[in-house]
Amino acid sequence: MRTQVAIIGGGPSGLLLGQLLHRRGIDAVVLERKTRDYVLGRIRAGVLEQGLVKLLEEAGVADRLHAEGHEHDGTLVVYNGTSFRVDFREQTGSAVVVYGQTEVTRDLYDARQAAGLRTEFEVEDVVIHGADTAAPYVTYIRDGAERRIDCDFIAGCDGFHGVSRKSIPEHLRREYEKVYPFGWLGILSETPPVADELIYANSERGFALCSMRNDHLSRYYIQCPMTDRVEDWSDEAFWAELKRRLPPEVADRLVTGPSIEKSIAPLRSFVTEPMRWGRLFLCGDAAHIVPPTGAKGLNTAASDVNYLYRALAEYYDSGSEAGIDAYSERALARIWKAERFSWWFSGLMHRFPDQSPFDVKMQAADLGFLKDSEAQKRAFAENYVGLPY
Ligand code: RFL
Ligand code: PHB
Repeated sequence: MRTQVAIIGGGPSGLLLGQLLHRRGIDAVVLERKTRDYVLGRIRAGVLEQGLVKLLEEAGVADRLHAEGHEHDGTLVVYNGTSFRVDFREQTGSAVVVYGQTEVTRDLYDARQAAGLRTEFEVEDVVIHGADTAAPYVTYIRDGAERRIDCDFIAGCDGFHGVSRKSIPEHLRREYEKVYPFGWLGILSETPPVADELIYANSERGFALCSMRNDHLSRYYIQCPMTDRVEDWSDEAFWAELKRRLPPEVADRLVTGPSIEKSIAPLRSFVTEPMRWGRLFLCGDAAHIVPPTGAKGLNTAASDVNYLYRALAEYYDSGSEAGIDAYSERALARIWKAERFSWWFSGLMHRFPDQSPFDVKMQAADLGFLKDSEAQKRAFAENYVGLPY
C-alpha cells in the first residue's frame, strides 16, 4: 500500500492530523494498535483552548462541539479556606471550551469514516524503516499477516508508550523528565457539576479539582500517593475525601453518586528533543507529557498538529521544505512554555511529601499574589486559555 503520510496512532493527534490533511487533499493512513471502542473508552482531557477549537473547525468537525460544549469564562481557585476567581474573558478577551477528549475523538472517527478514509485497527509490531532516507516505509502485522505502507512522511502520534519516539537513534535524542511524587485519583459520575466553572483547590490534605463534561456528567480528582490502588478507594471514601478538601459551602452543595469510571493517573513532565528525525515527525504525547494541572495535554498535542499540518500542506502545495525544517523548533518553543505553566501550577496546587513549613508559606504567598495581582491573574489567564500558535 502507498500513501503520502503514514500516521502511527489513532488518538486525538493522529486523527486530527489525518482530517486536516484530508481537507487539503493529502492522503494519509492511520495505524491504531487498539480498537475504536477501546480508544473511545479512555476518559482523559476535558478543557479545549481556542486554538484547538479553531483547528477542529478547520477540520470540519466542530458542529457537535459548538452545540454541546460549554464556554468557560473563568475558573475558581481555592486555598486556606478562601476562594477567588480568575476571569479569562476579562483578562484576555478569550475563554476555554469544556468538551471531552472522548467526544473530540468520536467526532474525528465519525468524520474519518464518513469520508471513507483508511484506518487500520488492531495493528501489532509497527516498525518504522528508512525515516532518514527519501523513501521511508512502515511495516506492521494485522490479522496475522505482515503489511507494508510506503509513504513520503511518517507522523508519530502514538502517545508516550508508542514506538515512534524510540525509533529515533538514542544518540540523537535528548530527554528531559520530572516525575511527581503523587498521582490523581479521578472519577466520572452521572451527577450535576458542583459549580458552573472548574474549581482548583489546594488544601492541607492535598489537591482537589472539580470539573465536568456536561450538565449531568461530573469529573472530580484528588491528589493521592502513587502507592494507592483504585480498588482501595470506594466511591464513599472518594466523596468523603473530596469534601474534606473543598470549602464547606461547596462540599455542602456537592451531589454524589456512583462512579462510572475511576482511575489513578501518574503526574509527569517530559520532553524529547528534537521532534523530527528525517521524514519522521513526533506529535503530542509521543514527544511530551505535562502533569494535568492546567489541562494542557491535549492542547499541546493540537499545537503540534497545527505546525505539522501547515508544514506538510506547504510542502505539497509549493515544494517548500521551510515549514518542515522549522517544525521541531516551532513546536518545542510553544511546548516548553506549556511545560512551564503546567509545572508551576502543579507546584502551586499540590502538597509535596518533602515540603517544609517554609515551602508551604511560599506556596501560600504565591497563591495570595495570584489572588491580589491583576498582572499575575492576566499571566495565568493567558497561559490557561492557551498561548498563540
Ligand atoms: P494518545 O491519546 O495517547 O494516543 C496515542 C494513540 O496511539 C496508539 N498507539 C499505537 N498505535 C499503533 N502502533 C503503536 N505501536 C502504538 N502505540 C500506541 C494508542 O493506542 C493511542 O490510541 O496521544 P495523543 O493523540 O498525542 O493525544 C494526547 C492526549 O491524549 C493527552 O495529552 C491527554 O489525554 C493527557 N491527559 C490529560 N490531558 C488533559 O489535558 N487533561 C486531562 O485530564 C488528562 N487526563 C491524560 C489524562 C493522559 C492520560 N494518560 C496518557 C495516562 C489521563 C490519562 C490517564
Ligand atoms: C478534566 O476535566 O479532566 C480536567 C480539567 C482540568 C484539568 C485537568 C483535567 O486541569
